Amino acid sequence: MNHDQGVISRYRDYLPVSEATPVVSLNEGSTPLVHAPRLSAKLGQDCQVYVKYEGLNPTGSFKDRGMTMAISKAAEAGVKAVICASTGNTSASAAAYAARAGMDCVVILPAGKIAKGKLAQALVYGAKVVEIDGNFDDALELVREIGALDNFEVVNSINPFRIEGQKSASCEIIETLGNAPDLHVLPVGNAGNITAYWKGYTEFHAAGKCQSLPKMVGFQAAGSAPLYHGAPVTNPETIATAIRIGNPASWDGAMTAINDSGGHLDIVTDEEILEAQRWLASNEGLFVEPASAASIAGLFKCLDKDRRCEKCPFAVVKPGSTVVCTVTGHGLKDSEIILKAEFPMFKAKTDKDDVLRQLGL
Ligand code: AN7
Repeated sequence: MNHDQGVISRYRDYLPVSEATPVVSLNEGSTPLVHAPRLSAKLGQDCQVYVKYEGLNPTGSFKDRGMTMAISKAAEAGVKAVICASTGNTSASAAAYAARAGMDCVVILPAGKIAKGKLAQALVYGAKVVEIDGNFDDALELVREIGALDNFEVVNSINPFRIEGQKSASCEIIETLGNAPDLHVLPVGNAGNITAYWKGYTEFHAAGKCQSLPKMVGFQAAGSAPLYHGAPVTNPETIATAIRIGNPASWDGAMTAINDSGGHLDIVTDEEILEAQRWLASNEGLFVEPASAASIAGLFKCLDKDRRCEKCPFAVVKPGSTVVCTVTGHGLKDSEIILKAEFPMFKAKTDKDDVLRQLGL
């Protein structure tokens, strides 16, 4: 029996692997492309919106797609230890796949800016966690320096194998829909994912697996929007800590994806992100972390004539269009942000009548 149904075994023909590559996999990928009836209704004109629910990967984010490649190629090269900087999800994924491969893993994190669930993951998978008094961009700079020393393989998305693995998501979408969507909306932080999706779409298109290509529509958090402003941001801020990044490593890849696809890049505020997060959970039953909700907040902005920008591709969306929104990470990783918001709750005695009374029934 073949135990491995992960990204490498399913897309081997499209990935730089060989018989000599020891596959390190947790059966990542194959995430559901969930049809979203209420989002579709908002779009109208028979358009259909699907949500690629990447929170259902083994460590709860899309990072596992790239990490299976990065760690497998590291294992092939005989690497004993890996290192990464992270806003949380990369470190969780690197720690898990390194554990699986029997490698040491060092993660460098901005202190106090990592969602608790992600920190817990890095710790329990056995990574050596280093917190620094700087942000993600500072951490990545350190990793570039330490990675050059050759005791460590860097598994951030500056490692090209990460992008290779991550492109599998667009291949899955094409297989499910029978073609590429017309529009693809996703959050942008370090910009590896938008780069990878576009690579996947163009390669699958060249291989004859889809007839068209989507317009790529990226959203950054308003306080961390270097691509939008066209210059690095020194002190990025956003409640969506996963995308609190001021100087994205895959800057050029993101701009190529947006420009070549006829797409667009815009920003959403923290308030819009939190509102979209709650909307998606309470209307479609999908709980995603704040960074992931940036794609839903972005879609809402695109649908609002007063707020969307002039070049927004949704301004000319054709009837019957297909839209995919990638939601990148699971909501449970950052439950604190929900609990801090103090949703109303009821308190009652252990008594039927009191429960009903408190509920006003
Ligand atoms: C949930 O973990 O950069 O634009 O160090 O965790 O490919 O960077 C995370 C990024 C979106 C942005 N959504 O993707 C890290 C890290 C979630 C994320 C992004 C991240 P990229």
